[in-house]
Amino acid sequence: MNIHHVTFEASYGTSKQLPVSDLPEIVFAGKSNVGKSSLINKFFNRKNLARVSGVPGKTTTVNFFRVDGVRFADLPGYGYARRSDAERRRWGELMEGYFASRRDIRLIMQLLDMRHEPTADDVTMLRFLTESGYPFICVLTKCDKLNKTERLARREAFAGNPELRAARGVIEASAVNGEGIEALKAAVEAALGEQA
Ligand SMILES: Nc1nc2c(ncn2[C@@H]2O[C@H](COP(=O)(O)OP(=O)(O)OP(=O)(O)O)[C@@H](O)[C@H]2O)c(=O)[nH]1
Ligand SMILES: [Mg+2]
Repeated sequence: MNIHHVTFEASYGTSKQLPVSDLPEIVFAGKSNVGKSSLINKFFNRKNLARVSGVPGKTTTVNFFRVDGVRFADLPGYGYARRSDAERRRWGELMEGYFASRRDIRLIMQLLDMRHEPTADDVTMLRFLTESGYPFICVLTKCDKLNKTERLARREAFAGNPELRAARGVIEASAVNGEGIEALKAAVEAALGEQA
């Protein structure tokens, strides 16, 4: 997989539009504003591949990116309180439809803000991933915002959190300074190398 070959593929706002997925898929999931789109840009070393915003709720559709026969999915974030009921329903329908459709999901990057304890929505997501048996790793984002002492404390808190026990790994990452990106690439390559 050559990351320079990445192209935007398509956006989907409702699950009915989602095409049957025939390609191996790598998924970025997590609450709104945790840094999914930013991390995708850093991963591919592109500034504006995925749209980023300081305002939570930026990504409202499932966005696919294609690179050498692999599909990357940027999911709309959960847990954004100021969404309307109609928007929330659409989000729920879209996510349910996404995970219920036949897909070749090889790895889910479950992003968690390293500065904070997982939210109730994060825990719901972690349990969903654990119970459904999807291979996932936890990516602790925005690690650049922590000093050494804070970082050590947060690392220990995550290490002791039983909700993360099914994760294949925990990677501290920053979309600002690129920390963790090489580890993410290695995790993706390893997941793609396994038999489906
Ligand atoms: N310091 C720092 N800021 C970050 C990092 N990653 C993202 N941000 C900032 O966090 C905000 C949200 O980033 P996005 O990438 O849009 O977050 P998202 O998870 O895609 O959010 P939704 O699309 O709403 O689900 C932006 O202001 C980013 O610049 C990081 O690693 N470090
Ligand atoms: Mg986004």
